[in-house]
Amino acid sequence: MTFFDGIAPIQYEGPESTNPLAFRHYNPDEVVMGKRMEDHLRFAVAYWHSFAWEGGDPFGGQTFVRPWHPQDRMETAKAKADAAFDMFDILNVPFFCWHDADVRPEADSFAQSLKNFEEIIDYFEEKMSTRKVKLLWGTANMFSHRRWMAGASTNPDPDVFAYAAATVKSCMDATKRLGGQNYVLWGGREGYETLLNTDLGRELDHMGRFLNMVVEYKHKIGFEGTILVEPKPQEPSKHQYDFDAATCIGFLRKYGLEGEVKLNLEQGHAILAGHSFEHEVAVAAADGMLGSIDMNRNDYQSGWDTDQFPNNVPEVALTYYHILKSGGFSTGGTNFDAKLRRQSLDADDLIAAHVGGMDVCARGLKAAAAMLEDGGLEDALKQRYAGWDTAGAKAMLDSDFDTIFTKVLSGEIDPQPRSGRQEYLENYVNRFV
Ligand code: XLS
Ligand code: NI
Ligand code: NI
Repeated sequence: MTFFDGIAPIQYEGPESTNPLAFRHYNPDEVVMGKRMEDHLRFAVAYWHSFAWEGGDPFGGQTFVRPWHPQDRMETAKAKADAAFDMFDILNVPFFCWHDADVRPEADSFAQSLKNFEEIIDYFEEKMSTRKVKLLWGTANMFSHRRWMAGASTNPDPDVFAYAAATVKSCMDATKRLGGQNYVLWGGREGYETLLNTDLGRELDHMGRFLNMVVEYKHKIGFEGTILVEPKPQEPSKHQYDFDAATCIGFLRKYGLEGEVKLNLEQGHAILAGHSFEHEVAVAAADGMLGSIDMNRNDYQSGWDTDQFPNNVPEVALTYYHILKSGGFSTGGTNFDAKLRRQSLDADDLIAAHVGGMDVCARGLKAAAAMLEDGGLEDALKQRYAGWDTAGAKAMLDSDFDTIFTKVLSGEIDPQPRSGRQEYLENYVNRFV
């Protein structure tokens, strides 16, 4: 008897199907803009939300009862891996992602925790050898254990910086061993609660040096994946250093990492930063730093990182529009950094959540591709900026304030406002979503 007993592999049955455990839109082999849907979307399951999280919230603890509980021993870590790989098979997902802490029990010493971790990585390796599922990315959990309460690389205590370095080294080694396509660093507690006890400039320098060490180590071991940082404005820290895409890009440039590190953007984090997801994606793409996405949905009222499964097709469509427009994913993908609601207790709830999320993304992708192929939005942009294609406008950029001033003063230049046609464009998008 296994956790997902009785749940057959999910099949594509088309939009008319009423089977709640079938794909109605996600059809891995269907070709969209010259590429299989599976290769566009590159779905990943997040080990932490689906298998490590036990249903707690700030007011109450565990609601889920799983055969791999309690998670503090090796046999249950393996039982958890068995269930996880069963689910990868059922969903036919090409990728998964983990933190070290999701997959192995923490022990009393670093050395023993590492031994546990390596044993699980062996176990994964064996399971992966007979399956198609690959590792999209690995990462280190440097925010849950009390040692990280004041940050990892930004900790006032250099011993914690050292522990973080050793932890990331071990996670990069494991990621490389499993053929991971990226390595992610989300800031966790890299931020602060109060400036009264925080030397902000020094902490940023330490974080910059740490990330440079990550890149140096990547080259040393010949890891071919992409290093990604994941912006988030707050939670768990009151102020996080990697607030949003723009802040991270500034940080990467300051520490000379712009050619080495890209961004992993998350819908919920965009919302917390007061942005839309497509804004974050477009900002990263504009700088050539779009790496991967964490797909989820934040509650718009709660102001908290609720990590729900996506279910808003128009929102998702606009995000994929910008992804496709920038050329699509290379090493990146769509990781469901999303969790069930804590009342969703059953094995099939976990499957339904992913099936729904995958279908929403597939609809979004198809709508995005249709809009790109139709070209309506691109034409509108072209028209709106057409003035900049004229010789006069180009020459202006090579001139100076005095030259421009003379033309404006003489009346040769006299701006005539034109409609931005936002409602027309919104109506246009609604034809596709
Ligand atoms: C938390 C983050 C986390 C990262 C991986 O909010 O989204 O899940 O994706 O550490
Ligand atoms: Ni998140
Ligand atoms: Ni995330």
